[in-house]
Amino acid sequence: MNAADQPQLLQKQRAAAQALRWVRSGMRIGLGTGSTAAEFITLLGQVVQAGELRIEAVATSLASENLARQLGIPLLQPRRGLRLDLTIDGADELDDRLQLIKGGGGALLREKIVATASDYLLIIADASKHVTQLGRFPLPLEVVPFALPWVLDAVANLGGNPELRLDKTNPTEPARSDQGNLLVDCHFGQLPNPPELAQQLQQIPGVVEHGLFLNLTRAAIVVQADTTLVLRPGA
Ligand code: ABF
Repeated sequence: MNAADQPQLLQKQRAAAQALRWVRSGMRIGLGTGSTAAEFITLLGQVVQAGELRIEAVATSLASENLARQLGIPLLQPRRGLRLDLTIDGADELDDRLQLIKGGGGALLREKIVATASDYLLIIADASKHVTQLGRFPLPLEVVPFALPWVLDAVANLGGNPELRLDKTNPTEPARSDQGNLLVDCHFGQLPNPPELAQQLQQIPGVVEHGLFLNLTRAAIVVQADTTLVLRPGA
């Protein structure tokens, strides 16, 4: 196959394989969510099963937890004093400053909790995720069900054209996060000032978390057709 035709899945697999090289025995690893993170978890499971790496992990979703368990990856639950050495996760969009939009997979809350409990957040992505300015991908919010109508009003007032996410398998029902909360996708268009927007969204009661990940990512591996970029903030 010509490298220029390399499909997205192959790029995700290459990014996952690169990320595996960052893992060392003895590390506590945060496991992301989504198809790119699943590629990484699968590779990690293989080396753990082969006895090549001895690690423990915390998962950012029930889906990733189930996958890790099936693959024999030892799992930890959150506890006081626990820090993770490295979290490897995907993203819906990232820019050169390593500002991210996450949450298309519905796991943004746990993803942010685990990223914040980690000394190092490494993002893995195919080339389609790398953008000049965030905002093509709608910005997800996790919302307490009781607050939904007022959160929709508040987001609309900010110009975000909110859309309640529906369950993929049963579109008559809303999608739910692992915590049982609702997910709202906000169509702001281009985001010239993500920190300001993050602050505005944090102030809306009932918004448990938003999908802007700012100042959290230490590096990103972005696989393009013929090159692999390792991005670092401020580089
Ligand atoms: C998670 O999965 C998310 O925060 C993001 O929403 C999504 C990316 O999914 P994929 O890797 O399937 O494109 O990382």
